Amino acid sequence: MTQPTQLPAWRALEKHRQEMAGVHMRDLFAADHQRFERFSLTFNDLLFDFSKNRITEKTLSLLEQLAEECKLSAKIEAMFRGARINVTENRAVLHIALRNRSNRPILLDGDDVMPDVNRVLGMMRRFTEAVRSGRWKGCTGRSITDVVNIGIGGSDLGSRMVVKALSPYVDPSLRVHFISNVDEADLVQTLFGLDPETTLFCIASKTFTTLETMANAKSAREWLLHQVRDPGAVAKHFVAISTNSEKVADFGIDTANMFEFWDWVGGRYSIWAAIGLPIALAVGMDRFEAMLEGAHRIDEHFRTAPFHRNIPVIMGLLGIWYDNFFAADAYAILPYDQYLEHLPDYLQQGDMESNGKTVDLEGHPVNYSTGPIIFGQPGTNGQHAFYQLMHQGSALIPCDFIAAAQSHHNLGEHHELLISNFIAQTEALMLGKTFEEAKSELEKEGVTGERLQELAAAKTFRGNRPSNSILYRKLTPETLGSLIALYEHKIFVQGAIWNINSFDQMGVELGKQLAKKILNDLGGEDLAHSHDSSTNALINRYKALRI
Ligand code: G6Q
Repeated sequence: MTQPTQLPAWRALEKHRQEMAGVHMRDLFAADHQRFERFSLTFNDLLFDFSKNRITEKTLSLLEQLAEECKLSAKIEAMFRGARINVTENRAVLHIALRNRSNRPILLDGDDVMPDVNRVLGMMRRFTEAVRSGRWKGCTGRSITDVVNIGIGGSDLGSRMVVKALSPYVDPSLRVHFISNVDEADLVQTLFGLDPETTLFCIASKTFTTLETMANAKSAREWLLHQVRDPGAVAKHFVAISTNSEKVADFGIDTANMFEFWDWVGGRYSIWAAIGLPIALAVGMDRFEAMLEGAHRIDEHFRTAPFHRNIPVIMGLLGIWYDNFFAADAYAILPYDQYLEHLPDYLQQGDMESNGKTVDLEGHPVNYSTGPIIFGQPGTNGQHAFYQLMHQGSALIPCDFIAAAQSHHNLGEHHELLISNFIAQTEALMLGKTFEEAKSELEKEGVTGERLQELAAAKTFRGNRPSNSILYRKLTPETLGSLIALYEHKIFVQGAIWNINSFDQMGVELGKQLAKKILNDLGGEDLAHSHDSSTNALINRYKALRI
């Protein structure tokens, strides 16, 4: 494919960027009272307001033209049809099949994948109901009170994020914990106080070879066996979620207790598969399926809505506008919802692991920016920390504000306070404060002379800082499913425009290989000398200090 930067729409966007250089959003709003109506979309009860962006109708139409020139529709269709769009790994990308609640056949090499998807969903239902009802017994006949998921990256972040997000729906008699870090502190702290007789471990690993997960799983098995002293206990206290039945059996887990998924599910897209088992254990299978339903509705929207009414397409294109035409290389995710505490981390992986690539689909180096740095944390905490840079710093950081109109609780004014901050921040970022406004406020306080000039300059906010607002009725399982799917497809859109493979992760694979090599070097008495001088010195210094 032609490099996107060579396409007519890209060139036109470069020119248009110049036209937009002096345009301030406050003037765009003042000149057009219909701006919100023009630049907002709704999907069921979810509002996507993108009017506070540095765009005009022309910007959008050029971005849509870019999507067309990059053959976005054909690329979307190829994913849904089961084409092997993950070219480096020669795999299809079918997380959309996992939540295909319509059950229409999705063919992979001529075979419908839906019977397998439904079979595993049925197995998850039977198992989660047995555990949640207390019918599933540990090795001494007691019911399960604690579930510990052991996994990392895509086998951890999603279920961790969703279990937290759906806390109001969690059955308090079954606590769900997560261990991911190979740092023993993670395991020791999590298992402290748990009773092995009532603890169930879910070992979540697509490959079942990941160093961190395997080390944690082995230590968890030792912890169990040390206390119950019955090797048969593993069958009652360990289940596996994996694509690798051989390795699962080698570890000693009965493959009857293995929840399967497939190589066409990428790790960071796997919460919809059995990797979501801890979610289903925490909130029940009906709610897990409601989350699938919410995602499926967005899949249908993404697949069928015209670009100008397609929320993930617009989200993706706006990201391209800032990343490639304003050199905005960071992007903030700001949920005004404590239950979405882990959403920024989750989307950080989803986005940065998918689009952090510098070769295109044909293996050529790219000469344009791909993928911003994603960061964020729940509002209002961030307002008292990094928002300063977003308001007055030299970097342009577009952001998404996310909130529910209804809280799960009803504690006085808290929710109104939260939402007033959510709305106020988007307004302040957009409007800013002019020097004149700052000066007049200071004059009213009696400040004069040079001090007035200095202070007014410091209190000036240029504004014109873009944000999207996503507002929905309540954070239900269904809404959460929709929200996550919106971001997955946004990432897809950007990968499609940048002509990169959003579905491999060679950087992760490299880390996995390198750690194994260094682990060998840490083992013996000999000094390391096969690396660069810094790496050798770190290894040798560690060996000297550990005694
Ligand atoms: C996700 C990545 C990566 C992966 C972890 C765990 O897309 O591939 O985060 O999920 O490295 O891998 P396993 O599930 O194989 O243990």
